[in-house]
Amino acid sequence: MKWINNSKWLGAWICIILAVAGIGLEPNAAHASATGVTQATYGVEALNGLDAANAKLSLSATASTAITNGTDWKDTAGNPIQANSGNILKVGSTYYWYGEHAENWKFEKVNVYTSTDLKNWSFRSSILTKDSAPELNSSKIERPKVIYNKATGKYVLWAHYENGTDYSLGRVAVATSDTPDGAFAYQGSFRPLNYESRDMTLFTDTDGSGYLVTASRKNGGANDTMAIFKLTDDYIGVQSFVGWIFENGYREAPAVVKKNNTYYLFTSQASGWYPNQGAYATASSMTGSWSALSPFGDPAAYGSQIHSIATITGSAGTSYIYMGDRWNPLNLSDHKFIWLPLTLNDSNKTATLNWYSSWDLDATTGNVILPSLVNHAQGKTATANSAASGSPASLANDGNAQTSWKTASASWPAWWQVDLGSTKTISEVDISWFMYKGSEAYYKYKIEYSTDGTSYSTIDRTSNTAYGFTSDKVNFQARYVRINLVTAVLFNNPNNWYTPTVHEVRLLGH
Ligand SMILES: [Ca+2]
Repeated sequence: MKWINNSKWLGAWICIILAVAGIGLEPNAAHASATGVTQATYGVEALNGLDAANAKLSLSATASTAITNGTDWKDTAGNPIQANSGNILKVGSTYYWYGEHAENWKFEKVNVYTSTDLKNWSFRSSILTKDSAPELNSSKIERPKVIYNKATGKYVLWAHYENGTDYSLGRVAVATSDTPDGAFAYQGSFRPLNYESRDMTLFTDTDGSGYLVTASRKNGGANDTMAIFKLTDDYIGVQSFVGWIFENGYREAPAVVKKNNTYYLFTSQASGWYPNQGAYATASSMTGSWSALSPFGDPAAYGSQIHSIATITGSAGTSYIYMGDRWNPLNLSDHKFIWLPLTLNDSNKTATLNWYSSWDLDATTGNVILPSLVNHAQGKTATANSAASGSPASLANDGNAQTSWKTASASWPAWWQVDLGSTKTISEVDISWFMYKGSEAYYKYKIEYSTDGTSYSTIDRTSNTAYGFTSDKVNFQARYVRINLVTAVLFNNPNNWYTPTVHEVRLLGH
């Protein structure tokens, strides 16, 4: 669920009014037809060194050999995966991926898919449906999370519950099952200790304690402050209120992971369906105290909103998968899963999230396998049509998604160029664009490239409608690459008041 609470223009203020009134903005966070798993990018590359017979075998295989972002994921039967905003639970050697499926902005099912390699997912069952209880028949069930209670042997599902028409209830729903893929028995919906609860997650600590972390209301605004609750020993109720966190921060989309003795709590901002800067806090206990928020990823979280972090432990170690939803504000049925390797650094308690269009995780070893691509742009000589004081062209290829180049005035078009020093082969152009929360924009742009700095070829991306982050597959050789910022299109304002600004340009190749 997403809300807008701090915006600049009329459209956003309308949203604020709705939020204050307790009315949901997102007709449905889940209407998505997301899906499955990956094209075999790595397999195709591997073909280069194989003989014809092996190549034929590889080409005929449908199994996924990588996690590929930005594509429609399908299950092993070829159907779109319908599992938004859920989580992954390991039972024995099998991973269970839970998530929700809505139609026409209303709850249909919570589905579960299974896999042993985290790349090829088989549909297993619908563990909760709109027929599981009368109050589910016309409802919203969002951000379902399933955890296992060792004491009772039960699998326990919690989710955000609303009626079918608005977001006024602010409840959680609970259901239980003896098996991870059985029909879960609905236990009802309620406000935890009478506090409002919307975007939520569950966390089970290593000592067996269970926690609910949820966007709640402390000072009068819906979702103004997050709350942490301790669950009862059987995980089907709330035992106690632990505390408030991020007071008046309007954070949503919580996700918790623990590494060694550090707890990391990830959240997004609230900005409707639009992507925004994710941030995290750390603590040495779920009861706090929590650190200040630090940003992760780029200012659009690479065009995603977090919903869970999967902990994958293999023979060689443990890795973490950032699980995000990519909503399309212009077409809510267009949803993508975004899974990225998340690095947690124990020594300084930091989290790092980088973009990979395609990567792999060996479920046997637990090792992350990254593509052998180089960012040829980073640190190279950059120029631009102009630059504001303190925002030179070099800040768009300094490897830091938080810093940015900005032109000296708000005139369009504008351009930024990098000299790679010598001719390189470029296969992917990733750009982190400036956005203003509440007046987000997508950019119409062109990628222009040249070997001699005189004669340029053009890739026209003026049809782009992706907010915040773009990733273009390309195939060209160039020494000079220029990004032509044609214009920015603001979602709630017919005028483009932006000053041309780019956080980071990455030019990937071998
Ligand atoms: Ca930068």
